[in-house]
Amino acid sequence: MATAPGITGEKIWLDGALVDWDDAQVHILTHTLHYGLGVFEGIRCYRTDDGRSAVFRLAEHVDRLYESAHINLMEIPFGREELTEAILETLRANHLEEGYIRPLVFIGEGAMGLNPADNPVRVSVIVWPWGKYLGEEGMERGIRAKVSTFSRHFVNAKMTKGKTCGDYVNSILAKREALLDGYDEAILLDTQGLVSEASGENVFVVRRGELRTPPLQTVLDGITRASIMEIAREKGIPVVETAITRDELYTADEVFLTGTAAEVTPIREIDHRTIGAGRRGPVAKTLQDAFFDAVGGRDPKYAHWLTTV
Ligand code: PPE
Repeated sequence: MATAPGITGEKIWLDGALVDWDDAQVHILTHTLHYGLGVFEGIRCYRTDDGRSAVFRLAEHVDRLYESAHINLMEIPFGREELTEAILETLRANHLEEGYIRPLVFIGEGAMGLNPADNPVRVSVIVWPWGKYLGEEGMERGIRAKVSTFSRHFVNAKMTKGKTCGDYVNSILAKREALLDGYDEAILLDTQGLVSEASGENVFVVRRGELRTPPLQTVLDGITRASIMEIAREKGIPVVETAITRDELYTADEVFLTGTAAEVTPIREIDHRTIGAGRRGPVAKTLQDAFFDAVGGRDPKYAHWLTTV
């Protein structure tokens, strides 16, 4: 069967071995396909200045994958070291120097219905080239965002510390609404009306030189978020985790998003309000540059974040 147009590559790691890209197929009874219970990660690898290639914060991403599985009562039938090696092996098999890595843990066929306890837990690792998630231009000029009409799930409905497949229906609804309405990205409020996160990114606000981001309650514990907070503190920029309201976005000096796919993407406009000077602000620029130095192996302070492929 031919692969759909879009991403393609040579090999996919599936349940313990590399298989040809087009052979990585699943049965229609695959449980995750019906009910959305699966977990995944998004990881990037970058070409580094020494001509090699390195994965950014691989151990943290692998740990979060196991935590997501644990939250969802799924037991991954491979050890962390084995899966880490599988990721590196898949990168090498696809000769991918720079790109995106998608480990996916899903429930295979067996019983239908809401008790998949005896169904097999299956694991796959897919890699592909992925450029700037919100556009090359957006990285420099900033993007336009909309506060979504969809709320982020209540925290006792969406387990926010897990990257669970089905939870992304909420993100897709928000993202598509934003795009159809002519924006680039959606920012979701939680059920109390406080800023939570974007469809696939954490949100940061700069106000009078201070960097602010919502606390972890209603958001994913983003690995880029943690990295940016660490880089900012190291640069002497004060960082606080605090509740942020919608109008605080409008009056911020700067707003930007962080995520593995989105990296550090500035926002120039939200709901037709210009943010700050209406372009990438100085703090976003500083942090973006520092982030790309770290992932590209140009800052020895963060060399421990890189795993050479
Ligand atoms: N919040 C959400 C809801 C989210 O999905 C992501 C990552 C983040 C925050 C940032 O987390 P981190 O990547 O650890 O900094 N979103 C992933 C999925 C993107 C996609 O389109 O698929 C990602 O960036 O890989």
